[in-house]
Amino acid sequence: MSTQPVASKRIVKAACPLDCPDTCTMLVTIEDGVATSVKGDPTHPMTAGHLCAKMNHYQEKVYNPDRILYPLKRIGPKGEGQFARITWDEALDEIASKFQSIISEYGSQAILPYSYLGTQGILNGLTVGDAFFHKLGASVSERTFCDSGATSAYDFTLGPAVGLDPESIVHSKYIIVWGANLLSNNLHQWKFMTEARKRGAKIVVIDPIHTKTAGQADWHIALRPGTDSALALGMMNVIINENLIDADYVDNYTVGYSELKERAQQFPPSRVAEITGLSEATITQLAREYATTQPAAIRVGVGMERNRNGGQSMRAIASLPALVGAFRKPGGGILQLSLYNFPLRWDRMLRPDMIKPGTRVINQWRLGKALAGEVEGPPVKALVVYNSNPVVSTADQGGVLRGLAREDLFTVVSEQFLTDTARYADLILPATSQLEQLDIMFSWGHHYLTLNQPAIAPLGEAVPNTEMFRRLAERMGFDDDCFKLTDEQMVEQFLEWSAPQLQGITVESLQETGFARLNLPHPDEYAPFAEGGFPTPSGKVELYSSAAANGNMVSILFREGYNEFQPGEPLDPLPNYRESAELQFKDQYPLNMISPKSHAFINSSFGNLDRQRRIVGEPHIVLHPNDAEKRSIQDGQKVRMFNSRGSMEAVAKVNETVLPGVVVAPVGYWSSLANSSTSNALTALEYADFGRAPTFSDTQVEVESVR
Ligand SMILES: Nc1nc2c(c(=O)[nH]1)N[C@H]1C(S)=C(S)[C@@H](COP(=O)(O)OP(=O)(O)OC[C@H]3O[C@@H](n4cnc5c(=O)[nH]c(N)nc54)[C@H](O)[C@@H]3O)O[C@H]1N2
Ligand SMILES: Nc1nc2c(c(=O)[nH]1)N[C@H]1C(S)=C(S)[C@@H](COP(=O)(O)OP(=O)(O)OC[C@H]3O[C@@H](n4cnc5c(=O)[nH]c(N)nc54)[C@H](O)[C@@H]3O)O[C@H]1N2
Ligand code: SF4
Ligand SMILES: [Mo]
Repeated sequence: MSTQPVASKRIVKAACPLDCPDTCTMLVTIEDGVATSVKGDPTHPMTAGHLCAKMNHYQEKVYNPDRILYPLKRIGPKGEGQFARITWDEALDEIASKFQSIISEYGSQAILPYSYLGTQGILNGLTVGDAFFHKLGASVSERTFCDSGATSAYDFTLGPAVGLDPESIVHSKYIIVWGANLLSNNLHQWKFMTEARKRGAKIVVIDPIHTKTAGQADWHIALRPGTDSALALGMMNVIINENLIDADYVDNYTVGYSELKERAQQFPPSRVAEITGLSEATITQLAREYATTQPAAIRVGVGMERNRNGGQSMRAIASLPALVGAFRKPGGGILQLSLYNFPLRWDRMLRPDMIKPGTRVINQWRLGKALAGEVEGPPVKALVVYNSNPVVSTADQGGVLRGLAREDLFTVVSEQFLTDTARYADLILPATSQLEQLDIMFSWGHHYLTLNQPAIAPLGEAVPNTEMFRRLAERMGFDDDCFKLTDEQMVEQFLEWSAPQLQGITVESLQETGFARLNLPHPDEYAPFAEGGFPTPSGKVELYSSAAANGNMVSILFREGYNEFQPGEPLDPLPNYRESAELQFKDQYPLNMISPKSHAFINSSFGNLDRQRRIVGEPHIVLHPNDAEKRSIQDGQKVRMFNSRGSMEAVAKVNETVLPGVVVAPVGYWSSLANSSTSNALTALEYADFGRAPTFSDTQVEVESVR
C-alpha cells in the first residue's frame, strides 16, 4: 500500500496593504507553501467577508510573472526598460559609492527621497526610510498630495478629532456623502449607510459626477467642481436665517458664531446658485433637511479638497454639524479620517529629531521643478523612489519625465513592477508584496488595528522596505539602534508606546484574532462631542479660527511628525469662496478636467494587471453630450485633450454622467501601456489655500478629435 503525501493547507490572517480607508482583514489560504486564495475575513465588522475588485485575486498579483524579484541595473537608455540582474551586494555597493561621491561634491541635500503609500503598513508605509534619509542629511520630502489641505482645515475647526465612528452611521437619519465615491473607494462604508436607509435615513451625494455611488443615492446634487465652500455657506445662510440652528449647542460649544453669521449673509441661495450651478430650491431644501433630520452625518472624501478652495470648503463643511447640534447623538457629526483615533507616535516613527537643522524641504507635487533645478540649494543628483509611482501620480508629468531622463541623475527605485517610474531607474531593488512581509496596520476608515502576518516566504530576492533600509543603513555605516530593529521588534515597540486606545492589545492577541478594535466606546454609544470637548485651542468648535488668522498649517500627518505653522501666511479665519485662478484660461481651455480614482486600480497600482484593466476599460475621458457635439466628437472616438502644460490621447465616452463644462480623466493608467501621457500631464501645479494641497481639479483643458 503506497502512502499519498498529505497536502498541507492552512489559513493565514493578513491585512490589505493598499492606501484605502477600509484596511480589510484577509484570510490567505496556503496549500503546500503556495498562496492559493485571498478572501475577506467574515468576522471583521467592516470587511464582513468581502474584499474588492482590486484585491479579490491578490495571489495573481503576488505570483505575476512580471514581478521584479532581483536587483536590476540599467543596461539601455533611460526610460527604455532594459535591465540586467545584479546581486544585492553589487546594488548596495553602487548606491553607497554614488551617495558618497554626490555628498562630497554637492552635499547630502543633493539626495532626494520620494515615497508615499504603495503599502500603508506602520512598518513599511508612510514612515519607513525617513530616519535613514534624515541621518544621511538628504532633502526632506514633503508629502502633501493627499488630504493635507482638508486635514489642516479640519484641525483648525474641530482639532485633530474624529467626529463619527464609521459603524455608528447606522444610527444616522440623514447622510451626506460629500465628494467621495464610496462604492469604488471606500466600499465597506456603504453597507452601514444602506442599513441606516433601511431604518429610515436619506442618502445624499454631492459630486460633480454621477458616480456609481451617486447612482445608488436618494438624491444626487451635481455641483460645479471647487464650489463646495459656497454651497456649505449657502446652507448656513438658510439654517441661520430660518432659525434652524441648535442655539444651545452653538452657545456652549462653539466660538465665532456671530462672525460666521455675518459671513454667511454674503452667501444667499441666489448667489450660491450662480456659483455652484445648482437651483436655489436645491440649496434651500438641502439646508432644511440637513438641519431638521438629526442625527445627521457627513462623510467627506478627499475629492473636494483638490482645488484652491479645498481648505475653506472643509472649514465650511466641518462647521455645519455644530450649527445644528449633530454631534449630540451617535450617528451624528462628520467623518474625515478615523486615523486620528490610532495612537500613532509620528515623532517616534518619522524621527524629525534626526533632521539636520536648516535642511531644505522639497514638496513632492513639485518633483518636476526640483529635477529641473528650479529649487533653492544644490541640484538634485540622486533620487530614491519607493512606495510610489510619481510619473503617474504627480503633476507636471512632462517635467518629471524630462528630469528622470537626465543622464547625471542617479535614480534608485524600489518596486514590485516595472512601472513608468521604474523604467527610468539606474538601479531597481525588488520589493516584497504584503503576503511576504510582517506589518501592523492602522486604518483611515475604521477603528480596528490589524496585524499582517507573513503568509509565504519572500519570492526571489525581494525584501520588505524595512529590510531595504536596514541594508542601506548598514552599508552607510549608520549604527543608531533604530536602524537595527527587526520587524518583530518594531511591532512590539509600536504596541509598547501604548496609549489607552491600545490597552489589552498584544502581539499574541493579534496573532490569534488578526485584528482588534481600539479601546473606544461601542459604535452604538460613540458620541465623543455630545458635550463639546474638542481638541482645539479653545476646546470648542472654532467657527472663527484665530489660528488660521495667524498662519497656514501643514498637518502632522504630512509634515515629519509635527504640525507646522507658517505665521507669514495668514488665512481667512472664516470659511470663504474664491474663484479658481485657472479660469483666466477659460477662453482658450473651456473645460474643467477632474481626475478621480479608478474603480479597479488604486492610484496607479494594478494599472498593469489584465484582470483590473478589463474592468476599468481602455484609457478614456468622459464628456457631456453638449460639449462633445460642439467639438463634433462621437462616443468611442479617439481624442486629444490638451492645455499649455501638456496633452494626452484617449477614447471619448460621451454621456450625461458629467456636467456640461466638465471632463473626467480617471487616474491610474500607465503611460507605457497607454502609449500616451496621462492626466497628470495637464494638471495644475499651484497649491490650494490650506496645507500645500494640490489643486489638480482646477485644471482647464480643451479636447479635440484625432483623425
Ligand atoms: N491627477 C491625479 N493625481 C493624483 C491623484 C488623483 O486623484 N488625480 N491622487 C493623489 C493621491 S490622493 C495619492 S494618495 C497619490 C498616490 O500616489 P502613489 O502613492 O505614488 O501611488 P501609486 O501610483 O499607486 O504608486 C505606488 C507604488 O508603490 C509600489 N509598491 C506597493 N507596495 C510596495 C512596497 O511594499 N514596497 C515598495 N517599495 N513599493 C511598493 C506599487 O507597485 C506602486 O507602483 O496620487 C495623487 N495624485
Ligand atoms: N478604487 C480605488 N479606491 C481608492 C483609490 C483608488 O485609486 N481607486 N485611492 C485611494 C486614495 S489614495 C484616496 S485619497 C481615496 C480617495 O477617495 P475619494 O475622495 O472618494 O476619491 P476621488 O475618486 O478622487 O474623489 C471622490 C469624488 O469627488 C468628486 N469630486 C471631484 N472634485 C470635486 C469637488 O470639487 N467637489 C465635490 N463635492 N466632489 C468632487 C469626484 O467626482 C469623485 O467622484 O480613495 C482610496 N481608494
Ligand atoms: S483595497 Fe480597500 S476595499 Fe479593497 S480589499 Fe483593500 S482595504 Fe478592502
Ligand atoms: Mo490618496
